[in-house]
Amino acid sequence: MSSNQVDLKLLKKFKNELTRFMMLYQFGIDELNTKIDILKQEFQYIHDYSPIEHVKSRIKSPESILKKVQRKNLEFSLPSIKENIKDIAGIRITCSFISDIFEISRMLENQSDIEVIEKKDYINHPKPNGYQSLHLIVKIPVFMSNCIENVYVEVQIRTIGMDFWASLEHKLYYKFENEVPAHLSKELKNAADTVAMLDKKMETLHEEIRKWDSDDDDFESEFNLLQASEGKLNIPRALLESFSKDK
Ligand code: 0O2
Repeated sequence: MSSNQVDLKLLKKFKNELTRFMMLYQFGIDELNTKIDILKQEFQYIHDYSPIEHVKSRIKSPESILKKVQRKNLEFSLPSIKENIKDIAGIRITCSFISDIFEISRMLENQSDIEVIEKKDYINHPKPNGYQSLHLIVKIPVFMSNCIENVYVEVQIRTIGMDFWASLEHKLYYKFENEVPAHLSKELKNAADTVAMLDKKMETLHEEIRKWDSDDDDFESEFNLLQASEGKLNIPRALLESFSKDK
C-alpha cells in the first residue's frame, strides 16, 4: 500500500469525524430551537402575546474555532475543542422587554434535560463599552443512533434595542480592527445608555398597558373572545359555561 493511499484513508477518517462533530452542534441547535418554539407558541396561545420577537442561530466557522484554539492555547484535538470551546453552537433570542429576557431564561433553566453551565448577566452588569445581553451556556443531550452526546450551546438573550446596538458595535469593532477611535467608543457608550433608558421606559409602559387591560376586562367580551378567538380552538359556549359552573 502506498503512503498516498494511507494518507487518503486518514484524511477520509478525519473528514468523517469532523462532519459528525459539526453535525452534533447542528442537532444541539435544532433541539434547543424546538424547545424555544414550543415555549413561544404555548405562551402566545395562552397569553395572546409572545415574549420572543425572533430567534437566530449559527455554528462557528472552522476558521473561528481554529483562531480560538490558538488564542486560548488549547490542545488541537476534537475532544479538547468539544470540552473547552463552549460557543461553537449559538442561539440568539430577541425579546421586546427586559422582563421577557429573564422569563425566557427561567423557563429554559427549569427544563430537566437542560443543564446551565454558566450564566453571565450583562444586563444588570453591562460591559464597560455598554454591551448588554444575558448569556447562558447550556448543556443539552443529543440522542444519536448508538449513544447520547452532550453538547454545549451558547444562548444570548437580549432586547431589540440591545441587539441593534450590539450589531453596530460588532461592525465597527471589525471595521477598525479592534481599535475603535475614542470619540466613537464614547458615542457608542452614550447610545448604549440611551438603549438602556428606552428599554426601561418601554417596560414601564408595557406594565401599565397590561394593568389597564386587565382592569378593563368586561366579562361578556372576554367570554366571547375565549369562545372563538381566530385560529384557536373553537370552544362551544355550553362547554365553557359548564366548566365555570364546576369550579
Ligand atoms: P461571535 O462572532 O458573535 O461568536 P469566550 O471568548 O467566548 O470564551 P467571553 O469573551 O468572556 O469568553 O464570552 P462572553 O463575554 O460570554 O461573549 C461571548 C459572545 O458575546 C461574543 O462572541 C459576542 O457574540 C458577544 N459579545 C460579548 N461582548 C461583546 C461586545 O462587547 N460587543 C458585541 N457586539 N458582542 C459581544 P464572539 O465569539 O466574540 O463573537
